[in-house]
Amino acid sequence: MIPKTHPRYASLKTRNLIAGGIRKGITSMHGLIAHGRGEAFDYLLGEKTNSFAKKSIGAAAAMLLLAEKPVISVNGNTAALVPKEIVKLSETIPAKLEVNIFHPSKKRELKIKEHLIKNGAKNVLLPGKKYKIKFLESNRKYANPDGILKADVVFVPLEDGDRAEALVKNGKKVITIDLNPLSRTSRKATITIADNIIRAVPLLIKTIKEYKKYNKSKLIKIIKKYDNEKMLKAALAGIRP
Ligand code: PTJ
Repeated sequence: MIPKTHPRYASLKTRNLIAGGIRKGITSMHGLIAHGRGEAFDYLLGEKTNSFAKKSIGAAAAMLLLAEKPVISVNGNTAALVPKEIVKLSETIPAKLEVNIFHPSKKRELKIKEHLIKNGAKNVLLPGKKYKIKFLESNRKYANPDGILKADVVFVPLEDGDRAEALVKNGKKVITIDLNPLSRTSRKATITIADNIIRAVPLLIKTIKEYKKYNKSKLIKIIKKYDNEKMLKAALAGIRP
C-alpha cells in the first residue's frame, strides 16, 4: 500500500494501475515503456493541466459535440488507467467505444472489451479483420465497419503517429491525448491535449457537460479559434521556459 502522505502518491497510484493492467491481461508489456515516457513529460510539464491543455480540451469538447459519428478508440493503457471515465465520456458525448490496439492480440482485445463492460459500458466494438483503414500497415489498421471506419471524429488517446496520420488521410478528424508535444501523433492530430490522460478525461467530461448549453455556431467558433501548432509550441515553451 502507498501511504497518502507520500510525495509521489498520485504518480505511484497511476503506476499501480498500469501494473494492474498487465496482470489483468489488458495492457501490453510495451505499455510500461510508453507510460514511463509519459511520466517523464508529465514531470517536465509540472504534473498539472496547463492553460494550453485546457484550450485543447475546450476545442476537443466542441468538436466531439459537433461530430455526427464520433468514436472513442481504446488501447491497453487507456483501459487500465481510466476505464470508468472513458465509459462516462462515451455516454456524455455520446460516442461509440471501439477497442484498437497496436500490439496484436485477440485475447487482449476481448479482455479490454470485458473490462470496459465491467466498468459500465453497454456496448463495445471490436475491430473486424475484413475491414481496414487505408494508408496503414500495423494492427491498428483493422477497424469496425460501424465504428472507426464510418467515424467523422476519432478520439484516440495515447496513439501512435502512423495511425493518427492515416486517420487524417482517411478524412477523419483526430483528437488525441499525448504528454509528448514532440511526438508524431501530437503533430499529426487535429487536436492534441498535452496532458496526463488521468487528469484530461475527467476535465473533458466536465467541459462537454458545460458546452452542451452552447449553440452550434458558438461551438464552431471555438474550433476555428483553435490552433494545434500554436498549442504545441506553448507546451514546448512550458518544458523549456
Ligand atoms: O495497447 P496497445 O497494444 O495499443 O499499446 C498501447 C501503447 C501506448 C503501448 C502503444 O500505443 C505505444 O507504443 O504508444 P507510443 O508510441 O509509445 O506512444 C504513447 C504516447 O503516449 C507517448 O508519446 C507517451 O508520451 C504518451 N503517454 C504515455 N502515458 C501517458 C501519455 N500521454 C498522456 N497520459 C499518459 N498517462
